[in-house]
Amino acid sequence: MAGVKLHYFNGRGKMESIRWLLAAAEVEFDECHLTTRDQYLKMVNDRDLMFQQVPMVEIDGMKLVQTKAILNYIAEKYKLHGNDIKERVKINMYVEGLMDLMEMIMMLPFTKEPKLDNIEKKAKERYLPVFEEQLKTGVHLVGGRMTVADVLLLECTLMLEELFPEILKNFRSVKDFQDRMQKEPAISRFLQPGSKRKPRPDDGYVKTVMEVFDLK
Ligand code: GSN
Repeated sequence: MAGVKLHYFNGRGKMESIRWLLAAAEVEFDECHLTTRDQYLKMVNDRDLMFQQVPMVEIDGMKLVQTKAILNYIAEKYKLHGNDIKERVKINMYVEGLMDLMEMIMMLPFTKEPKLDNIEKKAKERYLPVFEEQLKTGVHLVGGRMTVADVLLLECTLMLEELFPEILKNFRSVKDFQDRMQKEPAISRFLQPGSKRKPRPDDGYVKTVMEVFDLK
């Protein structure tokens, strides 16, 4: 049995970037899927969730919460972070930007009037140009080797293409980066059917989240 255990819904949400990073680091993990409110309340009562929120990851004898803290821990432990504080702050800036964009996509199934145009415009005008510029001169975003920023950029571009298949047409360097990253053995395995990568959210996923958190 793997030593790492993820506690979350059987869906992407905030846990998916953590799954991506563990897969890139070639770390095996188990998952405990949250399906009922009772299960969630038990975790709260047992004080397993510091702020009564998931994602929660059991690793190295700790119960970690807060997605960014978890990503940072995994990135540092498995050498997917920067070599010095200047590299690390740059990686953190990329990661924060990517998470802002992915959060907008993540919220779509829970939004009554989704503003897809706004997401596409922001992706094309605010986010993708930054990565295109950087990748014109390098194989990776920071430090000449794969980091958490690269992993999340790949995750994010694949999410964007699910919604806007042509979105990378004018971002050639990002597209080339995406192709290269998908050929990395660990990532290629994660992209195969049957891996722990989750599909796009469906009505069942939304219903479970609403029930577990008692949302109307
Ligand atoms: O990034 C983080 O992990 C935290 N800053 C937020 C975590 C969070 O919002 N978790 C949600 C479920 S995942 N979806 O958005 C959660 O546990 N909500 C329950 C609640 O009562 O806040």
